[in-house]
Amino acid sequence: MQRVLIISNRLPVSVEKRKRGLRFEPSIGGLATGLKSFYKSYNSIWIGWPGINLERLKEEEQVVEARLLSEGCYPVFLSQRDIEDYYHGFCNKTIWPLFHYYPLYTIYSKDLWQAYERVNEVFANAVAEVAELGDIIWIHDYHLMLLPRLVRERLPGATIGFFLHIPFPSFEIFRLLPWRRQILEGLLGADLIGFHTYDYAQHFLNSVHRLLGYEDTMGQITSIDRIIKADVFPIGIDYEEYSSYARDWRVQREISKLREKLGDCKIILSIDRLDYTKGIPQRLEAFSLFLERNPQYKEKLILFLVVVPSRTKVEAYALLKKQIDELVGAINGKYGSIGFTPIQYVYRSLPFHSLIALYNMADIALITPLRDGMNLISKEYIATKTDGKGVLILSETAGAAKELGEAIIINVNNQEEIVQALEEALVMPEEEQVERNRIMQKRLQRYNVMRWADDFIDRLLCTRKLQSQMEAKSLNHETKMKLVSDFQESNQRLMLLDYDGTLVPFSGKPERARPSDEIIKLLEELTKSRKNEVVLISGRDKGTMEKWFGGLSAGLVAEHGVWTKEKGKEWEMIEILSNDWKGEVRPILELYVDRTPGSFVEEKEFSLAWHYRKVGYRLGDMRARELTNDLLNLTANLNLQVLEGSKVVEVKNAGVNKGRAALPWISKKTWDFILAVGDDLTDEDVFKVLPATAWSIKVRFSASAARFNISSPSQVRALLEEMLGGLEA
Ligand code: GDG
Repeated sequence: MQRVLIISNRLPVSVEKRKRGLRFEPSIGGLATGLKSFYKSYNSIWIGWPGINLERLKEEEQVVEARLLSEGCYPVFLSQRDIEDYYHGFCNKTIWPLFHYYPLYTIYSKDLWQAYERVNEVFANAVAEVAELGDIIWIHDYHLMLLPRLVRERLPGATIGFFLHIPFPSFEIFRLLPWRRQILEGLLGADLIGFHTYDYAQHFLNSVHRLLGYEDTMGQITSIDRIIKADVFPIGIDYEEYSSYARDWRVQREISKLREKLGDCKIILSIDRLDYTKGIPQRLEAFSLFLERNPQYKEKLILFLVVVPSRTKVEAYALLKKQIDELVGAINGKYGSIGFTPIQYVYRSLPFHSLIALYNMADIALITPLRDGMNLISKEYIATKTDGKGVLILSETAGAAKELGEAIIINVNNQEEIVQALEEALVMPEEEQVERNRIMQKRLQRYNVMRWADDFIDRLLCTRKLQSQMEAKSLNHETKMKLVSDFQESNQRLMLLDYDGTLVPFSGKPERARPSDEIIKLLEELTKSRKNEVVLISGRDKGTMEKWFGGLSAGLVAEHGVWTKEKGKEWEMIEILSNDWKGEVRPILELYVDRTPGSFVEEKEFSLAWHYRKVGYRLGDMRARELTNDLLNLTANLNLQVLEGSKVVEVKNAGVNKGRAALPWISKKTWDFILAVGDDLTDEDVFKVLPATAWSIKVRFSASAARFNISSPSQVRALLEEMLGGLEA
């Protein structure tokens, strides 16, 4: 079995120093709880911080290390300053608030950012020390978003997965971060990046496109030289553990004790870590309004409020604590009486059996985060309902709401809705409760935390497989050498080269991609030898082709094969074509220009093209699809062809394509070397008509009829230069 290295900020074990010595306690929080069972069943090592600063440990560092190592944990020790600036700082004052849509709480400080960079480096060194060939490296959460890239730099061939446990915000929020590019580049060091929900994954892909320019196809991103996948894996819980533990005698004893204390009141349960994202004050206010509206529940209903201390060093958390204390005091003052307190408030972490007892006995779980990546409490509550009774009220902004649709789903900012949800829950017939919960239970039982982890690892390995298939097609050093020597040893050479996206990268406006002196010089060099026949095959109009390349001793093809020109001869049309259709098609394209800011129509002699390179990400693709559909309907009887190129939809006469234009050159002589290079769908027609022995290269990594892939236009130019260099040698 492959070894899995789990890397997260915190280890599942926290070390504390007490008067009587060191204490090793399980860490609290969603990530630690979620991964614990997975970690035990795989052959894993967990790398992370044990929750204590280096200065406090002093000479005990080695004792702690030995104990943790014996439990499969490899500690990363951090200094007090790093904990302040990285953990309490950049992680919890910058990323956490921003990613949970609290830009006003977000602090942008260069010092904190540098600490984040520094600690991610420390983690990277730890990973490099522990990792062995063949390990699966699985990095977790927002504390370590630079780590995938840092590990990739140290271990280029490693299998690296990353999972984000919190939301990935929409681009409009993410773009506020001064270090947004570094964060994305850091994440793209991974092979697979996982999110809880489809929305988070889409937000991430959108940011990658807008900030780094990489597009995706069904979550698959092609960066400069690799394929990276972003996908959705909603984290589950250890369902069996929660549901079976609910029957344990310790839990049953706790339930009896609590029942005795609380009488036969109905119980609403609220449990969260202390965090402003969890919506605790909003919940309390809604509860207060409920009591005001429903006096019949006086002394018959208790809100059991558990707040687990966390991040109290961050000012926003201390303020929140104060606000909760005051609200609880006010509500208890207003609706309580001697011997009855409507809110039972516990500000501490509960032992596991008390937690399960509360889940099990609560009539209602009121879980109303303002934002939550997933929210495991809601899932755990459902799992412990062995008799199926109980009502979950859950806010729509928790990732869990996507899976727990049978709960009462509310908008946390709509107090009325929460009050109504409580009213509905309190009178919901038991059969309905059972019916709803059984559906959710089945789902949670199926997609439990083990399935989640297995699924992630499985997808990670699939992505690696896909990468190696792509790599097999990538023009590596050896193949390149073979190509250069084939070229050198041949006497009749044909080179069919596309221009945009192949020799030069795309620019926003087509006329801006004019060839530089360097490119012209390169093409001159290529065309100098009598052994070489160079043909530039482009979709551009013939005027531009003539203006830019007319001076070269090269063949030219314009408008995807409508016009061809042999070197030293005149332009010729491939067949007599008509233009009559333009009057019908132009208004449709113009309508799309009006509806799609940033797009424009280019008119060529025998074709019309709608360009959308500058249009917003999804909008452009969506409109292109709509337009293609409209055009396909219209052109069905017109002997026209609709072509989808790179960010362009083009209409032209049917039967004309680059492949057809290339054929006369291919059959002109018995070539002993043929090379074709292109980057988009229109170049596929050329690849398809080549003899099997020809060298065909597709720029960028995606499916193609070409035999090889190369990553970018600059790589194409380097290859051509190498071929020329080889000639001189
Ligand atoms: C992050 C994301 C995402 C809570 N109180 C006690 C206690 N807990 C345990 C619960 C649960 C965990 O802590 C809390 O998990 P959540 O998911 O609700 O929240 P976060 O800690 O914010 O976790 C979150 C999660 O990562 C996983 O991806 O769902 O959205 O923010 O397991 O049982 N455990 C004990 N006593 C307590 O008082 N023993």
